[in-house]
Amino acid sequence: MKHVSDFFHESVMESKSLLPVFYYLPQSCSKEKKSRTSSDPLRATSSSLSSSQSGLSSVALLVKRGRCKKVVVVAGAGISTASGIPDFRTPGTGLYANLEKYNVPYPEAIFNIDYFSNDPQPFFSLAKFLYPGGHRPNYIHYFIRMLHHKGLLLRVYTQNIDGLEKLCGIPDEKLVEAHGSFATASCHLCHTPYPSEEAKCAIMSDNVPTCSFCAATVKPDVVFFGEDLPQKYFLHTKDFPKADLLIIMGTSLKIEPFASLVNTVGSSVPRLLLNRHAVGPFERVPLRRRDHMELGDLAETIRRFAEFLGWNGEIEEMMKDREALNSLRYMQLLMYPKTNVAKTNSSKTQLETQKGLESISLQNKYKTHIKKHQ
Ligand code: CNA
Repeated sequence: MKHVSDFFHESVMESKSLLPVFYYLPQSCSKEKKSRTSSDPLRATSSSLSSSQSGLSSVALLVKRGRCKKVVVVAGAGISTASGIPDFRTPGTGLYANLEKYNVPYPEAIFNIDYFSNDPQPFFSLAKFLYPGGHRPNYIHYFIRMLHHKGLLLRVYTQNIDGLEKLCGIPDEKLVEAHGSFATASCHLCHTPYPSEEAKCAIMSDNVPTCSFCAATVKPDVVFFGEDLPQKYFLHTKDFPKADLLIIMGTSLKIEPFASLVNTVGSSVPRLLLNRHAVGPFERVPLRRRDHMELGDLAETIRRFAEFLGWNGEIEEMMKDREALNSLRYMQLLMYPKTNVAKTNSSKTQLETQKGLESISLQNKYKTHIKKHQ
């Protein structure tokens, strides 16, 4: 049987670089190409590719005819902009364009593990804004949940760290938060788990949570550049070859190894890109046979898609019910704020330290493995 590090190694080897594990293309290379010169005929321009109602409706038809029962969704920050969370790269509104207040030398520093090790404050300031609780899932999240409700969702792979997929009710087993989340926290150095509510309280009140084992800074388990991806991410080795429809939404496909996942479905599998711009393999013309894209505002596109599918009313209903439930839970939390902290702050500390130690030895094993192949 393969160890997770084997899958990991293969995945890294397939992607564009050996290290770091989670890496990005520099911003200068990552600007989305809205238009191309004619000297680059293989590249798409927005106008040449601003695809078609027919793309959306023909994929809807496939779904309605029962041809897509193992749908994989690949999502990024663009699915949460309608919830009021800026993405990274949209000029003007994206986080990268608005980082002056965090006092970082370059935008990606805010998610760089070595930078964090030296100065956690910029990330903690941003974390105060991003911590779950301040934002609600939107129609797009509920559309994904509806795919599950209809029994069609194989898995959603999200790069988002806002927890909105979970909050809208997509069950854990259907969700891969590939870049981690705020739901758990641990030491950034020795990985000893730390009660997430306590980490949140500390960060929200401008304190620095520190590890009870090695005294280094604790951070939410959001994956930074230079860190390993969660084990669950490696489910992709099973899921993508099985998929019969891939829907890619709201991502610039600039962060590896995640971005390359879209190339791992079978060549006859329809891929549908829903985004403001053409990205990744959809930038090239001609598009791969069975590739479709719908460019424009995602919230509007998803509504049209839901209308083609005849799901609009059900999604609205699902949203109403879930939001009522979430409000009730929120009220309970306001009334009994200690409940969660008490649970996580129990006598589990010993066990957590043990887990932390195991995680160090696992990491060391993994590092040796990577070294051998360098
Ligand atoms: P990105 O690089 O910022 O790309 C977002 C993409 O979505 C871009 O192509 C946009 O054009 C597109 N987009 C944004 N809004 C809309 C809209 N309303 N309609 C259509 N398209 C839209 O972000 P990625 O997700 O590709 O990059 C991955 C990073 C972003 C991950 O590591 C995340 O942790 C990180 N991130 C997450 C969040 C979040 O959790 N909500 C927010 C900001 C950044």
